[in-house]
Amino acid sequence: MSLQALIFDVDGTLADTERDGHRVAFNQAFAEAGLDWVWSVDLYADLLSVTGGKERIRYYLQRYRQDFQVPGGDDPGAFIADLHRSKTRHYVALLESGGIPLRPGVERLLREARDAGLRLAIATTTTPENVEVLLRTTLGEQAIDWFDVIAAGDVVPAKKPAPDIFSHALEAMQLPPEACLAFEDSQHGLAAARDAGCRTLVTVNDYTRGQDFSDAWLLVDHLGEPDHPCQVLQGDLGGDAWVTAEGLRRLFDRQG
Ligand code: XBP
Ligand code: MG
Repeated sequence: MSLQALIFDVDGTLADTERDGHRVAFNQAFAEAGLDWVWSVDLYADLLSVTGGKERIRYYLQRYRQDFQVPGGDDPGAFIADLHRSKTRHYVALLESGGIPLRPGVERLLREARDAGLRLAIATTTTPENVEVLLRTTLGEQAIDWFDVIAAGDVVPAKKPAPDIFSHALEAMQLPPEACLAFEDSQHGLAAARDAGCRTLVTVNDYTRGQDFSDAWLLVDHLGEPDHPCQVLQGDLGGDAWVTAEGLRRLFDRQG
């Protein structure tokens, strides 16, 4: 089936938002709540094994803070939800202050894909506000309209590695997975896209480089630019030195 749409993950794929964005915002929310919790760069590598901010805080409590008395009783749900709302506020402010650029080749590929008539979508675990602020601060106000669907956060009950968020995006676009290429940066993301039936291009980053990406359709260090070629780590980029919409279409359609 020929390529019709590109479906992008956000965190780690469009931009390196985890270490200097989400992690920092979590710490700001903890400090504001009077908690002495600090998520270091190293600790965060373990915490990333759980996707979703609220789920990540819950995991941290269970694994690292077993003696912590949750204010207001046994169920930490409301406490976590409050903390997470504060974290989202800090994250949005951080990006609005000029925080985090897109990864190499992302803006170019999005523009090329639009020009080539490919449809675009987002499938992410993060909160919708976080997607909006990243697109707005890096690509401008109108960029949100480039995407047919922005599937994000709690719109599905099971987050990645479950395939639900990709299935949700596919359904909203009324497209079969065989016509779509997913872009991911993590093993959890790859599993989600794969189990939804999509081929996946993985761009690794510092947190995910050592993970198992043997199921990836193509594995590169980043999407690359004419003056900043990418390195192909697995698969075939047809001899290209950076990922282009035209090249993807050619390679994808050749494989049927
Ligand atoms: C992203 C996540 C998110 C962000 C935080 O994973 O796991 O939890 O770290 O976002 P993926 P929220 O890139 O695989 O979608 O705090 O808004 O949940
Ligand atoms: Mg990701």
